[in-house]
Amino acid sequence: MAGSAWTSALCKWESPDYEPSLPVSEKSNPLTCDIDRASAESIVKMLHRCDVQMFQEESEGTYQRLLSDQVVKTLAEVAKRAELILKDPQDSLVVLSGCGTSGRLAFLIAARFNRALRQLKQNPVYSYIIAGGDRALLSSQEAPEDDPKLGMLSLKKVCEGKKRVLFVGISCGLSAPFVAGQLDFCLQHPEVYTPVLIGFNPAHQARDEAMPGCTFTFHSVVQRMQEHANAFLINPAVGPEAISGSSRMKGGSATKILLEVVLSAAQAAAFSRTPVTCNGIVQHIGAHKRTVDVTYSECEGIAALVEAAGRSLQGGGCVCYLGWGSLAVLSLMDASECNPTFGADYEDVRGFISGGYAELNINEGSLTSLGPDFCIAHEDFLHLLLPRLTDKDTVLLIYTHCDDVGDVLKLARRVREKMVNLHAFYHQADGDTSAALQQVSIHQSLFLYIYVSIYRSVYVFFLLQDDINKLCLSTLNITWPAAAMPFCRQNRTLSSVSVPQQWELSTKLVLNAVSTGAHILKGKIYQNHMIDVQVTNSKLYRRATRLLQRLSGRPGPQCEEALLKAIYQVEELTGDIPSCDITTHTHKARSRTKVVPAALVCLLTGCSLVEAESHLKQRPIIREAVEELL
Ligand code: S6P
Repeated sequence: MAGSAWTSALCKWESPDYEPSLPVSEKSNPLTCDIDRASAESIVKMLHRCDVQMFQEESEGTYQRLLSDQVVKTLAEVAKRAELILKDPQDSLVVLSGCGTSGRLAFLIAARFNRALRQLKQNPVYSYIIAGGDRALLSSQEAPEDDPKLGMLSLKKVCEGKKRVLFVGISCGLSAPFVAGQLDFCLQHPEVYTPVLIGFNPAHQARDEAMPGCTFTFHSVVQRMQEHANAFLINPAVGPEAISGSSRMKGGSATKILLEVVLSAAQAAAFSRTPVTCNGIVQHIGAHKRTVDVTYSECEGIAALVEAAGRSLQGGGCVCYLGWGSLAVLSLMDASECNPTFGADYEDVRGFISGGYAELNINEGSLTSLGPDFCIAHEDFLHLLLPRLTDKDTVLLIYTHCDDVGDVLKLARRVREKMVNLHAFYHQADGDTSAALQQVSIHQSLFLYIYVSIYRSVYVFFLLQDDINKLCLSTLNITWPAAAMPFCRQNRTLSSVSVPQQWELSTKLVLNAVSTGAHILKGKIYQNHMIDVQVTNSKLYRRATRLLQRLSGRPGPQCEEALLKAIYQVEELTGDIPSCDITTHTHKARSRTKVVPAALVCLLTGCSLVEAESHLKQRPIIREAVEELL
């Protein structure tokens, strides 16, 4: 796309007449309207442009953005509330909560900041809640998202006996009833709870749909928060997702950025006498912007991974992520999101973590008893999966130079005995030796000893890495220039938090690109819409109906009827089906596949459901099956 055309596509979504009935988080992104026909490299370039929209400045009359004054001010205020809790943690808690990706990020951030507190010899104060419990960290559990009472009860349980709670509810679309129930509860108990809401739609676009057993809607809760002096709304617009509604992408990245900015500032203020300032917050957001740019500067390497993963999925193979440390957690998250997003089978994209559940350290402990899809250790990969892998599958090693690279090499050798399609993705800090030495202020001879040791370990790393490179078909190495991380260099106390932050965000972007790109290449996307979306909660049900309307041009009620027929697998809607509530429909849809494509074929051709299903069987590539009819 030429320069000016690109600039206008960049801002087009902000125009009031662009898809006016949809909130920003559900709009389609003009930058990606033909991503379904793009090459792997073009897909990555489009994703980069979409991600850049997160940091776009606010212009007059448009939505507030990540760097808008009001957003930065609110972030600083919330950081100060968190600081108070960190300084006086007795009977206090900071709770991060959300559904799906938002809940997974709540876990990731709470775990990391608790770890940082333990390193400072402080007690942990962060807790996480994810709708559906810990199994939702590793698998798709979309239904509990619709339950406001469940949200409220799980918050009450976590906060039992606490006198002061900073509650951060995350709902990218300002839409999850689970989170609305929690916010409502906080507003009713202001003596204990300070509610904060993170999302990426303007307040007036919050979902205004009745929820089971409630007198409030998400929208009315947001309105009450706006009127409340002790409630905070952080809701910059980050632009529509590259794949419409896929809030795991930008929504997830922006959530991670906001939480890290707030909690890092609070931690620095509480323990290293660095007061929270708006300027500090702006700088920290800027560091994340550089992370995005540094990551996508490796466009070719990312595209090679997208292509490999795409080939595997196209050929009926699978993609396995083998990760270390928190990067492995991101790989587990990315893999778990493929089922609801692309209607993928849980075996299509899988993640494994070195150290398994001991490393993951979740509230409910090991979940292996839930079945093979919850076996997540590298040993599980070796026993359960590796014997079945062939060259049509893809294995990706994900680590940093700080991890046990000897262990990476060992695993790489095991994989190569079985198949060739092995790839590596690792992070390394440029000038890392001097960064490490900055932390050292001790006697000169000891300094020399440490200096030699560090150089030796760097040398060993290069030797091991060289061996890994020889075993891999491609290696994506992101080397972080010192200038990309001024925040961590200027502020020693934060460096242990900030460097992993950069690596994690970068890993999230790359893995999102790999799994999204691979499914695009597999033909799961039409234009920039997921056609084969699972209809497992009310948000997805509404999205599916809208998509049918958009693609078939038929009125809403007719599309809903076609969707219900596909869900219940009937040619006529009889009995009480039409009068059942959405919860019943989405519950039924859990055991069904390809309902949206089948409904679309029926709408476009007027054929029966049986004929539509047979049409789809003959043309397994959904995009081609749909295009043929449009
Ligand atoms: C989206 C992801 C979903 C969402 C979940 C919560 O790509 O698959 O699981 O994270 O629906 O959405 P929200 O808008 O409440 O953060």
